[in-house]
Amino acid sequence: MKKFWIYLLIAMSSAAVASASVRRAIPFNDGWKFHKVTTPAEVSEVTLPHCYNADDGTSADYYRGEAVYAKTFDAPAMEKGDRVFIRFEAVGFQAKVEVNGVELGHHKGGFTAFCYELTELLRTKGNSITVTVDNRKDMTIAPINADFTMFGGIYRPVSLLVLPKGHITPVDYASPGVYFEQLEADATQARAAVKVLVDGFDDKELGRLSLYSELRDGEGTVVARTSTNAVMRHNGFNALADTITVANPELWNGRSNPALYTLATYIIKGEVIVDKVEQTVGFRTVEVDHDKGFILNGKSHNLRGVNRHQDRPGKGWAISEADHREDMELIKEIGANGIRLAHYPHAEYFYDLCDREGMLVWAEIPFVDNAPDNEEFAATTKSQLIELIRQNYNHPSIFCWSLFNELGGPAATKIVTELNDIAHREDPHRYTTAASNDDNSPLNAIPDIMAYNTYPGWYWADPATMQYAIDWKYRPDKQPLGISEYGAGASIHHHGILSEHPDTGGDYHPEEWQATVHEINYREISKRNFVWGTFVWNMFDFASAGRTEGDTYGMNDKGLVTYDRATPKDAFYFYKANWNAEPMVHIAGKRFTPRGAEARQVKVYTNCDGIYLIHNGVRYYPDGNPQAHVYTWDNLPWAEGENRITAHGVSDGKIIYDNCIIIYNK
Ligand code: GCB
Repeated sequence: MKKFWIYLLIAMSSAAVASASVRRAIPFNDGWKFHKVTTPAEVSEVTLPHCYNADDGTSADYYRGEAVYAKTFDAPAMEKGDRVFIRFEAVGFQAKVEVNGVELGHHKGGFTAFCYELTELLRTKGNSITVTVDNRKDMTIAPINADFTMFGGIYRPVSLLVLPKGHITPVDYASPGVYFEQLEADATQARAAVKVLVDGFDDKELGRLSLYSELRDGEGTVVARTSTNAVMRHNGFNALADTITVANPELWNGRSNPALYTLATYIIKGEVIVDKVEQTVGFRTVEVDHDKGFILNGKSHNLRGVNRHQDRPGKGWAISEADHREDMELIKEIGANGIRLAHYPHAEYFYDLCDREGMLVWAEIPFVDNAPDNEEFAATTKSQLIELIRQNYNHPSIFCWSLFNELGGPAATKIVTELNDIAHREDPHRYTTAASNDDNSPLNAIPDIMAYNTYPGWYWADPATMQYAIDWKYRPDKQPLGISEYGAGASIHHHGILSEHPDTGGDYHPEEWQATVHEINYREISKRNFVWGTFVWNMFDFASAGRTEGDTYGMNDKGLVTYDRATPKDAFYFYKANWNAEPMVHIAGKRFTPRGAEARQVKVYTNCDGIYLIHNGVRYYPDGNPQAHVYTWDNLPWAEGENRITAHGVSDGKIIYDNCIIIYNK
């Protein structure tokens, strides 16, 4: 009877639900004063997110040091008994947080959220908060070294959380406090365990608590509801735990149909709702098989992805939601269906976008290159993994947790073994993986599924050697094989036709060679469906302060798109022709003008039919059959000076074309 009453209350009176919900998240981003410790007199007023390497992140001597953020604030409006927490979404790389002169905590790890309670320290007016941030190399924090700039700052948002005395906890490694654990999912039924971690209730109150959970589909229709009084222990907290079942669920099915549900969980004491948390969730199954590759919801699903770093020029890591969306749109434009979020946890907003867009996500911790042998390093690396998993547990897009990237060092085997156990304990339903570049490393045997970073055509051999890399060099006997990185550097200002790769550490990185590497690498990859996933290195150029090569020092230029996201390179269109369904035609090498001598080939990437070129008014059909959507013309009668070229294709009866003018000098 009581159960029925609760159902009725919630189902019938959304107003009652809203007014009873007292949890508040207050943005805490304005009015900070900032200075670097080396220049204490240079205080500026900043709004978070803020990155103190926004302008120097590509210089060899970018600022790696301490900086202080301070602000004064009044206590938020509170009711008697309310409790206040502060949640940072990420600070690069460690942060000491003090309120009214008392240290609240010191967080190590540059990419994950952390949350502290400050109730006891709060005065009604005139509180002070100081956050001392440090992005120096520190032998207790991963990564010790890596091929990217270690940007400093409070570079993701901060909020104050005002919660009632008894609440869903925000301090379980800054997780949402709600775990949605899919137990089964197919077209006829889906079932998930729901665990909601509570805090601040005494034993008597705990006995009067109930959890009401409801699941709404994309239209907002409630498709399942359940309630319970069962209390268990989870992650060291009391948790109300239930199971929710949906008949005929719509499965989250990657790009083609990323169906999502909203899980609303209410903690009810007696007959009053005391706290509520909503999470976006989805049902799907992922299997990765040594021979069959990637299987989503029981069907083979070629996982064709890109890697992404999070930095941008003039912003460093303090990027906006609009920046995230722009990245996602570019990734969608080429038709990729997965993203390796390298080499660290990315913004919560971006994982949400991946859920919504149906991108399959490889999530990883920043355990790169080096595993020093000290206990604190092991402890902080483990906490970075626990944070990654607990904070992102409910995202249907994430299918694996990656433990390391190209790792060595004295303590590597021990830590990776422990990380693998932690990931399985925290989440028995997702695979562990890692990205290795050493086929002889004993670490490779530890994760469930393996992947390799390999650069045939760039750091070694010629591009067709990808075939040997996959079949002979890397393929494990039992574990499934993925390609976590492949690619080549390119500047949009360097052009030329090469028969072998340029000096990769040199100053000349022609765009045409990058395209050739991708064409040939990918041709080999796409013949092998047993490869469970492939990830282009990289979707975007990114800052790597130590690099001196290409036309911009301090950068890694292997992006398919330039650092400012303004210019897609030719290789971008190669993938677009292969992966995306929208009709497109792209003439490669348009920027290769003027050109001369042997640079006589014209190449077109297209997914259309009936391809031909009009060259200076004359029609030419391509030489031979296309390879992986690449058409070529090797014998055009180039005119001295201007050559007008239009490439035509047909799709659904419509003509699609691209054109350019190339200056040719014999
Ligand atoms: C790798 C690393 C990555 C580098 C990349 C490169 O294997 O995992 O962090 O940026 O190679 O471009 O050299």
